[in-house]
Amino acid sequence: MTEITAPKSPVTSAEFADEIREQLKYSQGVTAEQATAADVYVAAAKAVRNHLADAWFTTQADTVNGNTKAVGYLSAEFLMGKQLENALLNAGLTEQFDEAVKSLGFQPKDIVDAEYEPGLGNGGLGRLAACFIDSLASLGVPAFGYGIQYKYGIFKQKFDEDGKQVETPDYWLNNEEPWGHIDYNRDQKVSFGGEVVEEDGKKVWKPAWSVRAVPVDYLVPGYKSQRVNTLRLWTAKSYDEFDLLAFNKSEYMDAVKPQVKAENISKILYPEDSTKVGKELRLEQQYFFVSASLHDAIRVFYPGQDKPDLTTFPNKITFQLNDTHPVIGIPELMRILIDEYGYDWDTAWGVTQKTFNYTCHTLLPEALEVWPASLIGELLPRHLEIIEKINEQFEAELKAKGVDEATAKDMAIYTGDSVRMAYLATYGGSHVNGVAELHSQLLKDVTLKNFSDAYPDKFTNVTNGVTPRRFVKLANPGLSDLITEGLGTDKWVSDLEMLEGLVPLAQDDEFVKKFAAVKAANKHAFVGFAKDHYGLDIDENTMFNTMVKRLHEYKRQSLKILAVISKYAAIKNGTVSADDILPRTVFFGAKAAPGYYLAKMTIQLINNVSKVVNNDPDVKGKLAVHMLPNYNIEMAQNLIPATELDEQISQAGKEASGTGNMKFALNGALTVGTLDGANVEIRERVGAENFFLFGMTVEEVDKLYADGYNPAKYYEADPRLKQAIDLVAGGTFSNGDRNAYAPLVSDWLTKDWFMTLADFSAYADIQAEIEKLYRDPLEWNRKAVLNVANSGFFSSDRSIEDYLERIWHTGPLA
Ligand code: 26V
Repeated sequence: MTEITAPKSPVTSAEFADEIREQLKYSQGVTAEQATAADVYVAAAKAVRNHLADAWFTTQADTVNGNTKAVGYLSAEFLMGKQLENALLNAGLTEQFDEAVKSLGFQPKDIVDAEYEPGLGNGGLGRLAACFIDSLASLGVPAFGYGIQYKYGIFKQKFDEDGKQVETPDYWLNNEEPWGHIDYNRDQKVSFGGEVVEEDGKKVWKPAWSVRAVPVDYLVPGYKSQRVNTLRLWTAKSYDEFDLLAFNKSEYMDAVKPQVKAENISKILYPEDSTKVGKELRLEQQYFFVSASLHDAIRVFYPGQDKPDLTTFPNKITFQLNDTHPVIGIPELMRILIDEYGYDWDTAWGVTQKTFNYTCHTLLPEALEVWPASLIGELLPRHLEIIEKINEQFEAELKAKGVDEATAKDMAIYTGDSVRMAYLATYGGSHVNGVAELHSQLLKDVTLKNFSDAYPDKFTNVTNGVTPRRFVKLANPGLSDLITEGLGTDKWVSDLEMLEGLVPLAQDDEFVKKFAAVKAANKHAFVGFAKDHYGLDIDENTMFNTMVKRLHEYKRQSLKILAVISKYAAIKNGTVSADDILPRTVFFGAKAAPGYYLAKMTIQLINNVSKVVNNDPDVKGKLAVHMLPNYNIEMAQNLIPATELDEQISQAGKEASGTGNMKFALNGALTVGTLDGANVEIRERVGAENFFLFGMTVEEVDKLYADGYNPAKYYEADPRLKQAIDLVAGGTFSNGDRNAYAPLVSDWLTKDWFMTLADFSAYADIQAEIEKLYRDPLEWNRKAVLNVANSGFFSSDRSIEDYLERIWHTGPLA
């Protein structure tokens, strides 16, 4: 491949319209006249998919035959977002599509909107996987994303009359889903349970039951790379479709039982993303997709070979473990090599260690998976034996390295009771990385300190990134055009550090004003979106201030809502004069894990603050608060480009990286944030003077914990904070009910593990600085332009380049 262009799509819009008509007629069974927007969406999706097919086949052939090692990205989540616009962009068919659907009597936007967003992820970790496979394809690196096609994705969120979160199932496959191609002929058998016996001196696993893993293939088109990779998501099917004997006795439920059990495995995405669940089904899911994927890779790279030379496996493909969820792959590959292919332990270990690398995405100890050994033993008895043996070998290795016994005990992979997946991943692979500089440092200094001492060379950092195709080019066409105008080229879309070329333009008032006009247009567009989707009336002549992310105590939505309440009180009390009030609209978007009590209560509080504030004539035009339901990729694509001030206010040392922060900076929002995760690097790059920093550092947080933290002291010390908490406790946001938020109030005043109260004063103080700058639109927007110009580093293309160089040691296909 020399010339970098879009995959060949030599069609005119008239021809593309014909292709859509053909799909409508022969695949949907409707005429163009009968077709609805939903029909045209499906037809257009199939038509664009056809255009990608040839590039997909060549990429597959080159992946197998080429001399470039491929990447296997093993992830329990891929939060892809809607596909049509992205596929059109990468196939070079956007204009043809626009014209074609108009000629069929539709608006392009209505067709794009007709797609149902798949929600196969919880948040940042799943979205990162989606950004990474986009970048791998765009860079021309042969890669497979491997995961699960959950029947139900992340729940849909609604609010009831009391403002409480209500979860409803996300049955995204209820409508025709044109992207996934189910391939019954490339299935894999995945087995569970049973026992291990010895036969002729060899261990033989006799499983009790098996499921059929069937792949559903999604095309992953690169931007202007002519490459199309594969996202292979497994769905579970039963082998024993039907127990006829039971059925004949008309015990219908018994007849379908085996089917239900098998198909349950890929039925639902776990909506928790930090608490350890220790649930059997989750381990089944993990083993299911990892075992199928490893066997699939062997099938792909050693086609038709009964006795492949698997010592070459790590030269064919390198597997990235996206967090601990796929770590059972380490003992599974050992088992495959030893039990299925007859390799000895040492050879198998050499291959396995070379094959895997592990990315850690958290710092919260409770999010590091630990499985009860009894559960693994029941479900995967052979794997438990292998894990025990890995642990023995590990202990011997530590001893030989001179690690003392107590430390070695702390490092145990297998404790006798449980298996620590992060430790297994660290020992069982070649590299371990954190997802931002600070996070990687903390992994070495704290979370995995003993491991970093024993194996210093394993540890590295790869700072996260986001795809500029979806999160700038598609989400923000106005800004994209302005960037292209400013740089005189659109090459920045695949080379984001070119944005630096905008730095001088930040001094050009005309350019800054054009930027401000784009932002105003995006705000206007979001007002329309919010009216259509949520029935809200939003005043676009207010500052748009946004906090969107999963709801977690450590992310501190509480801090934001307390500051909003304090502002509300100040306006009500007349502590601030009307002239001094900067009109603001505050947007929240956040899903809480269904079982996370305080998180759900925080949502309820935000909703009720919203009700009180938005209906109070005293603050009309000055302050509005909206808790937008069901935050997802679509909302992100609409809200981020319209945002002026972005909140990244986690307690220092808790947010591994954050990727929303990158999306906002790239779309010209200014950040108010703590020195946490990738905020640190964003601030370094965009310049301290273009970032609103507040709050304690990691060191200060640690010291305060060590000295003994007493939140009540902060409550007493800052009257603004006291007043805000008193309003919550006094029933202002619960129709006078003083008990409604008692658990939350009590947590703030007595525990406050993430030190919201300790950071409140600094956070409230910095608002004056923010508002002062906002009153000077030219200066505000100049800083916003500088945020865009200096955020090119946060492209996921750059993250992938770093993985290639530091971890995978591979590159694009020739
Ligand atoms: C953990 C668990 C624990 C067991 C139950 C199910 C479950 C599901 C997901 C997770 C992963 C949580 C880790 C996570 O999402 N980390 C986020 O990763 C982002 C991408 O690296 C990063 O930007 C965020 O800071 C980090 O919180």
